[in-house]
Amino acid sequence: MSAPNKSYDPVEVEALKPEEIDRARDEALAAIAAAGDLEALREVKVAHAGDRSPLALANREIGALPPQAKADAGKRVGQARGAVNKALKARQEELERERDERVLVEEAVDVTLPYDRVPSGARHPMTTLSERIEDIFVAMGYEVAEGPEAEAEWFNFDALNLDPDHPARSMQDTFFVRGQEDQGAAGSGSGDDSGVVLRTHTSPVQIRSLLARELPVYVICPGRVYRTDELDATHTPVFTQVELLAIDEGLTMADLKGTLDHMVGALFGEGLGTRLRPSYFPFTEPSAEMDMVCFVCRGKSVGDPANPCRTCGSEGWIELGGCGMVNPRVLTACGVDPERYSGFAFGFGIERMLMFRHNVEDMRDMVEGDARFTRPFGMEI
Ligand code: FA5
Repeated sequence: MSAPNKSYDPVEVEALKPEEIDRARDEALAAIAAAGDLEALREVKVAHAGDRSPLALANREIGALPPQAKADAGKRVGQARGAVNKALKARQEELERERDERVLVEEAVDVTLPYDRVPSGARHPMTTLSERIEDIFVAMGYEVAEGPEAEAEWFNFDALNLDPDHPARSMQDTFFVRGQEDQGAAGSGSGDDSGVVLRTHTSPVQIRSLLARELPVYVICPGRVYRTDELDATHTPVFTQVELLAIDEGLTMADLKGTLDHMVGALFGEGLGTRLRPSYFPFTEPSAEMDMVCFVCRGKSVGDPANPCRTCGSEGWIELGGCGMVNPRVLTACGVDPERYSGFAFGFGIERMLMFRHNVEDMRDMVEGDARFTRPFGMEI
């Protein structure tokens, strides 16, 4: 602001000269009239009516005038600013009206047009559930590992301590892609002479992870697996498993149990326990079947025929899959010292989990690709 100006000389206060005020007002009015849309008008408003506009700056100079000149200059600046604000308001209303009319035309919906008869798709609940499971373990520091679906027999069986005469290797369960006699191609590390199968479980990713990664290893391996099962309400020849492997110094069965409890809590709600039942898998020792407390009846349906539970069949427990401490023979096959390292693994089928988690009664619904099945799970695309 200029210093007080005792003998008022308009030359000294350039911005307050009548012709300067008229010029600032006329420029503002011209810019307002020329603003073609609301965005342009916003810019005009800042330039001609904002805090740093010529008229606002002139207004600040009034204080520096001698008293006899203040009223005159104040009136002139006030009238100019009033005219600019009035023009801004009028143009704003005009442009808003134009915009509303344009939107009405551009966004008009012709309700007589035929609707899209092809239903929109939705993310498959199997995808959503798999990602949810991955997220739980990634949050705990696990990495996601993958392996091929056409897998060397050595990875799928031998390295996992499944002898050549193990029943799971028979034609009954396994899709053989190429026998040992046609060797020479795909996928084995130790098994250049190995046949190739469609992997029957995700456990071969355990072997691949142990061979490829530095210790300690904490991986989660989701993926598609194949078995020569007939498609029925509870089986499909192509299904999805999630495998978990943790190898470190000093891991025990208690770590396995704690990890399972955490997963069940994260997926089904806190306070649901798990239990381990002795079982046998060649690649874990000791091995167990893992069950969780039924998340619907929480075990209360057991021995209460008046309140049966469809989810657990009134057993109080739901079977999740297999688990155990990784067999030292598997560690040795992967070059890991079993004297120093130990660890646990578990694996389960996601289709079966989706069935009991969401009351899906028939597994065939999951594989038929009908959007009427997937849509109620949400996430339309
Ligand atoms: C295995 O495949 C072991 N690899 C799991 C494991 C991993 C044990 C690590 C120990 C350590 P199993 O054959 O039981 O285990 O299959 C695991 C799960 O796959 C079953 O619990 C079941 O949920 C699912 N499953 C098996 N066959 C089918 C099928 N035909 N259709 C859908 N799900 C199936």
